[in-house]
Amino acid sequence: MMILHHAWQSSASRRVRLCLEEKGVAYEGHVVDLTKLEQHSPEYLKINPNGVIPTLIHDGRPLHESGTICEYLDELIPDPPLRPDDAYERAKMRNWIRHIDSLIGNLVIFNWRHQLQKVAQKWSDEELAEVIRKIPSPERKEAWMRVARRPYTEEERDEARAKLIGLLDRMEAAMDPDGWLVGDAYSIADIAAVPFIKRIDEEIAPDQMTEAKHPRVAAWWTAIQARPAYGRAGIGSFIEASSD
Ligand SMILES: N[C@@H](CCC(=O)N[C@@H](CS)C(=O)NCC(=O)O)C(=O)O
Repeated sequence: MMILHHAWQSSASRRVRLCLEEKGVAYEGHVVDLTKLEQHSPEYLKINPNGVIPTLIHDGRPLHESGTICEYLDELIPDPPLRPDDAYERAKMRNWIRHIDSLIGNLVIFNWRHQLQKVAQKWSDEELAEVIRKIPSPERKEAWMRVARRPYTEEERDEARAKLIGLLDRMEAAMDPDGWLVGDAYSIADIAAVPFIKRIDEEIAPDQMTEAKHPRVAAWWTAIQARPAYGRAGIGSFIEASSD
């Protein structure tokens, strides 16, 4: 029995849903409402000490970190494979996941403007202090503090956008035409990139997702969106879903 604690708009949750759909695994979804800070509740922290989503519960045992969860699912359900056979290629896959994970702060700058900032700006100083007290990581304390009181500036968004375009450049350089990030098959490295590319294409830098600027990434993105598992994973518009 698989239970996924997730949110439809969460990038890390989207990775795990993509993986589950590729594997054709049935799971029970529990939506965690980030605007209500359910991710920082004492009950949730018992299953995910980082106070973030997603968390997968398999036969009663919780697992956090989307990249780790995807690898776990691939070990558990080998067909269809989502990791290369070759150890070197698998190591490269992990480095992609690690690199993309390191860029999450840049995505937060864009994503949190939509729903979370609107909620956070309404908190009193006392409410904000209470929220911050419950957050386990210093980085996320800072992120919540920022959206509540010192929203990210245009300059910071430009810097974040440039770093995310850097991801497109790196992907473009790594891929063969009509290829995948690692080896010759779709893998968890590609899955790790999907939620980032979705947001880049939708809002952050759509002009970069063209045949002229990043032809291999553009073809890769078309191929990914045509996958039946992508259609089933609920990777909808971030902006439309927000209560802007
Ligand atoms: N490295 C983690 C990142 C998880 C993460 O940042 N989750 C976000 C949603 S995409 C979250 O729960 N944010 C709420 C918060 O920080 O309070 C993973 O890949 O699972």
